[in-house]
Amino acid sequence: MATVFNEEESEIAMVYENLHGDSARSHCGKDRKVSAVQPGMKLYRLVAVSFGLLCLLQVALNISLHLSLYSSYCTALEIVKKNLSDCDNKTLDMEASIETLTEERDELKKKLSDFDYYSQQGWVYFSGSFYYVSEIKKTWNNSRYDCLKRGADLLIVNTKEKQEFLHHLQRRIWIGLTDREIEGTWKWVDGSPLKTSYWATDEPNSYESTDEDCGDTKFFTEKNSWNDSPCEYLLPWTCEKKKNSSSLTQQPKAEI
Ligand code: MAN
Ligand code: CA
Repeated sequence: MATVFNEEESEIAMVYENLHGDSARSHCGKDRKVSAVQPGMKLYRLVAVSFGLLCLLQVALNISLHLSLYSSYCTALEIVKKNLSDCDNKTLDMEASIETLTEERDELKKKLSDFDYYSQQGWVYFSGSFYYVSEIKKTWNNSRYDCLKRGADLLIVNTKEKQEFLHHLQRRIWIGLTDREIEGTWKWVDGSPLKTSYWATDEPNSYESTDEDCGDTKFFTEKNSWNDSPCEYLLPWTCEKKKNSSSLTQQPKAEI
């Protein structure tokens, strides 16, 4: 029975071979070849494609990184530029401040030097001006001449403060007031007219018709202390060196 069955199977196989012949073999041979190569190719392609994608990703990352770095660089550059510009402005401001401070320092140095000089010469500083009170007596003309030699002039009492200063001296002295040019028209030594005055009671009087053309402080104990006296009297005097007056050795005028 088994033998019969094997024989039948062999026959069927032979029939099949006869029917399909070489083509069947050939077809079967091709299938075998394809099934052996295809998995490698697929892997190769997969690797190649992946590599390509990785390269593209790398390029994209590089570009993105460069763009980001460039943007940061530009921002940093702008900040540096702005800081430099601010720095330039501050430098200019500081240079201007240094110039102003240098001028102020020089001015103060000059004032200090003047202060030293005048203090050593016996001058007194009061409210921006220097004053010299003589120890000796001279005529009004010679008193003024002495002041001019010192780069100053006889005291002009044109403020309440100066009159108070004069009052504090508590001395009879010549002041820079005269009516020698026109009797009764009092003028200060700088040519300015007398406005606010501090004449004592009944002064000026050209006492008993004497020629009293020069001002002094005969009534120095009073707030209103001025008197007119003959210019040839011998009295102490006060010189005033005004602030902003640059000459320390101003020459006297020809006519006094
Ligand atoms: C003296 C002089 C005058 C002054 C009178 C005041 O005679 O000093 O100038 O006016 O005294 O009494
Ligand atoms: Ca008088």
